[in-house]
Amino acid sequence: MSISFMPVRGSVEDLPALQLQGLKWTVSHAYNNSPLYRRKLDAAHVAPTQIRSLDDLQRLPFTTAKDLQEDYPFPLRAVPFEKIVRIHASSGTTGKRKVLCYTQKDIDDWANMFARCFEMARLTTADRVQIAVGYGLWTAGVGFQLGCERFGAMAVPVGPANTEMHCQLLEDLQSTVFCSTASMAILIAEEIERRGLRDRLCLKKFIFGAERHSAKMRERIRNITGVEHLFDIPGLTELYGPGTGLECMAHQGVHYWADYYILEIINPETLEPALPGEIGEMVVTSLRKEGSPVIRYRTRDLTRLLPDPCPCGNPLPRHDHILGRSDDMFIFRAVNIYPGQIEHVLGQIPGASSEYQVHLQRREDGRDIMVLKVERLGGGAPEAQARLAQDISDEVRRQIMVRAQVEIVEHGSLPRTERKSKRVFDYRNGF
Ligand code: DLL
Repeated sequence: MSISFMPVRGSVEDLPALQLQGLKWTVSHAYNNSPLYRRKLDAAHVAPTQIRSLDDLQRLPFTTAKDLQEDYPFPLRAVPFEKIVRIHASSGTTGKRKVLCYTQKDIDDWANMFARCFEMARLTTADRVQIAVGYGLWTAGVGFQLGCERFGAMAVPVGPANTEMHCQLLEDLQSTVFCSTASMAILIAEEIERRGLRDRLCLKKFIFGAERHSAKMRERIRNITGVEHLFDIPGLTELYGPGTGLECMAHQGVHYWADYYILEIINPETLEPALPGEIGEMVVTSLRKEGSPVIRYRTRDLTRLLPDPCPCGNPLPRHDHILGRSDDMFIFRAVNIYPGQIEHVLGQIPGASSEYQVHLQRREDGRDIMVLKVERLGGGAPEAQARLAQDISDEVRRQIMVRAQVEIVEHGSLPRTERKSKRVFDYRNGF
C-alpha cells in the first residue's frame, strides 16, 4: 500500500537513516537553542556530536511533564519568538498548563501527518468531516481541521456543540465522517439511536481519541449506528497534537509516523527498554520539530509495540491502543488498579454496559471502600439486576483481587461528556 504523505525522499527501508538524521538534528538544535535542554544534556554529559547511531538515543536524558512545568510558560522553546506562529496548551492534570510552540514548518509537518491519517482511513476528497472536538488552546479542533484541509476533504468545523446541533448537521449536510473524543462518539451514537436517525444519515466512519475507550464502547457504537469503521486516533500536545498515528483498516492497532518521531516503550520502574510486545510507558523523541522539540519525553501512556507485520499491508510500525496512563492508577487496599482493568471485567459481562464510575471512600473506622457504579444494558427484572451486580463483584474479586460494592444504575444515567471522561472519584482524603 502506498502512502503519499511519506517523507519526500522515502520508503520504509529508509526509516533508520531518516531517524538518525532527525535525531542528530534534534539534539543539536535543542542543545544550541534551548537553555533547558542544554542544562539537561550537560548534566548527562552528552554532547550532540556523540549521537552517531540510533542506539545513542539511550544515552539521552528523559524529559518529563515536570520539566515543562518548571520552565513555564515556554518550556522547550528552541527558536526565537519571531519564528513562532502559534502556541497550543493542554490543561495538564495538575498545576500549570503545558504550553508548546509551533513554527510554520511545524504546522506544515503536523498537517501532513494528519492528512496521512485521513488517507489511511481511506477518506476521499468527497468526504464530509464533522469535527466535534474543541477548538482553541487545545490542539484537537485545529488539528483535525488542518489535516482535513491538507487532505482536501470538506471540514464541518462544529466543535463540541450540543448533540442536537450535531445531529442536525449530520442529517442536513450528510456528513460521512465524525471526529470526536471517545466519550463524544458514544454520546452521539446513543443520540442517533434515540432519535431513530440511523437510516437518514450518511455516516461511514468514526475517528475518535483523546482518551481510552473499551472494546465494549466500540461494539456499542458500531451496533447502534451501523457504522463499520471506527478508528482510534492518538496524539498529545507535546508532540504536535492529535494525528501522531491512526488505527488501520484492518483494525489491528495503531500505525505511527516513525518518520516524524521515534517511539520507545520503557519499563517505567527500571527505565530500561521493554521487550517487543511488552507493555510499558511510551517515550517519544521528535525528529523535525523546531518550536518545541521533545527528547525522550515520558508521556505516561501505557501501550506496547506490535512487532509483527500488519495484515493491512501498511509497513509503518504499530503500537497497541493506549491502554491507560501510569498516573491513572489508584491504590485501593494496597492493590494497584488501572481503570482499564475494570473495563476489561465489564467487557466480559453481557448485561453490563461500557459506562461505569469508581467511587473510593473512607469509612469512619478508617477502612476504604470501593463503590462501582455500572450502567446496565436494556431492561430487566430486579432479580436480574441483583444477579448482574453479583456477577460483576465476583469477577472484580477474581480478576483484580479486591472487593467492590457494585451498584447497578439505569442505562443512560451516568453522565456522558463531550470532553475526556472522568471515571474515578477518590473521596478518601476528604474531597
Ligand atoms: O488529547 C490530543 C487529541 C485530541 C488526540 C483529539 C486525539 C483526539 P492532550 O490533551 O495533550 O492531547 O492529551 C494527551 O490524552 O497522553 C493520552 O493520555 C490521552 N490520549 C490521547 N489520544 C488517546 C487515544 C489530546 N486515542 C493525552 N487513546 C495522551 C487513549 C489518548 N488515550
